[in-house]
Amino acid sequence: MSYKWLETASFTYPDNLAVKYKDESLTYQMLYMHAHSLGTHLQALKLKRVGLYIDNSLDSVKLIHGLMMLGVEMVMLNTRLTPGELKNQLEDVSVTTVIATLPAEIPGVEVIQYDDLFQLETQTFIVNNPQPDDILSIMFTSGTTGRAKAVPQTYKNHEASHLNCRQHFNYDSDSTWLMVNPIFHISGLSILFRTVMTGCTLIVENKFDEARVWNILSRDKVTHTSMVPVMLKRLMKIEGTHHLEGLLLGGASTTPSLLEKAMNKNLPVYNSFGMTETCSQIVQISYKDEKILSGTVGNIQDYDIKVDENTGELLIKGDSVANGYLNADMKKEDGYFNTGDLAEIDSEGYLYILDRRTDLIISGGENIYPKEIEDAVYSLSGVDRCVVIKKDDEEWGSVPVLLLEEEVDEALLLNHLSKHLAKYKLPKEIHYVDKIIMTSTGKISRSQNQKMFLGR
Ligand code: S0N
Ligand code: MG
Ligand code: MG
Ligand code: MG
Repeated sequence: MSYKWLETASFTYPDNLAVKYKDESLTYQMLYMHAHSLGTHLQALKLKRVGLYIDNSLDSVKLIHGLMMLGVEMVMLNTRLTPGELKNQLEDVSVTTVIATLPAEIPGVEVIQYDDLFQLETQTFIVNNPQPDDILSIMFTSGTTGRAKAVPQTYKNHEASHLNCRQHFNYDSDSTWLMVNPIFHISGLSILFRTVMTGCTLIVENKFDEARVWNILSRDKVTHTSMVPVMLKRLMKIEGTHHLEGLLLGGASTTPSLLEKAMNKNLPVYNSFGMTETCSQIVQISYKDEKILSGTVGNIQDYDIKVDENTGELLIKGDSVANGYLNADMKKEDGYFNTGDLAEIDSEGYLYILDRRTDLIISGGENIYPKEIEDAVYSLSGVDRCVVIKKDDEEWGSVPVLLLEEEVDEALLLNHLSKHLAKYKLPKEIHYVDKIIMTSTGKISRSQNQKMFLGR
């Protein structure tokens, strides 16, 4: 089995539409030629691993394929992060070169704009023949320590993820996937790989605008797409027609009422559970399954999943699970990845996620660790004690709320935080409490403060 997916697709389905972005589109044969020609320039950079600061665009798709032809590992950067956050991530994986399709300035890093690649001298090269355990992409997932953990995703991981996904979503060479989730998240990037491994069409869209998305779904006869709940919620606000066979919902917990609303509009929704560490969804539940409104994220039948009897934590094993973090230890039990999430499996094998880790806030599909915010607050002099808690939010699912004991100049604080933290991580509310609760060992307890402040 070859991992030269684009080469295989360009031989097997040369005239199939490979990718479409705005008014531009390429067949598999053309995409291969573009990626190869880009490779002749990229070769000059002699890269082993590179950072990508890219948007959902045709250039980004060509770039990823060009880099795969050279066997370069790609570090996918979240373009919402601040220069300082990006610098830390790149340092952690020893990357000093970034290729960008967007304007970018990252301290201590050479940023090369995509359009400038074509000025590099060309050299011929032999297309790389990837091995299963070669790293294809590296993504960061926020860590409990405040520093993000680097997840290496191999060719085998991506292939296994696709094979599992296809079994449930039945896409084939005449299917059309829409990628509107960011390409730097596995929710987005996995779609690029699913389509090239299938020889079907990838539609790329850069911004979630519900009217535009409805228009694309209808005009391009999209059969499959992925969304986080906040996107689906926005989509539900207006009417539209579609040809969808599967809409994969993931990245955050969703409500039965949103699923019901979508089903009432004849949207074939699948709720799911997956992580960056598992290279996208591992279980899913179909709109056709009568249990879909019960809160389950799917049946574990096809996957090696269990719950630790003592801790209640979700354990996962399988070919799509990353071997370990690049810059941190991955908690494993008998070869199972310990997700840290509390879960339950019922007698019929349906999985329920009870609570994501207490220290994880998922806002609109973006992960936020309270500690990152607290650290940034403490870096402003004059704050001795603070705690960040998780509050349910109608729009974003959950949001961070900052509790302080002493009055601060809020404008100054927010201005300070915005220099250190991506916008989506900024506390949505700031409140003053008489006393921040400490444990008997003198630590600040997030869960106790949350319970005290929010009553849950
Ligand atoms: C929802 C999105 C598109 C919102 O972004 P957008 O449109 O830029 O926001 P605006 O409405 O224009 O801005 C409003 C203000 O809100 C701020 N903001 C933006 N995003 C957030 C956020 N997430 N939380 C809080 N605030 C946010 C803006 O800065 C703006 O501020 P002001 O007004 O002050 O300027 C965007 O958030 C988005 O793209 N979210 C999705 C990200 C995602 O895909 N996450 C999934 C990550 N997880 C995984 O990949 C693992 C699971 C998985 O694989 C999966 C997940 C989903 C679906 C499928 C799968 C799969 O298994 O394949
Ligand atoms: Mg251009
Ligand atoms: Mg078909
Ligand atoms: Mg918007």
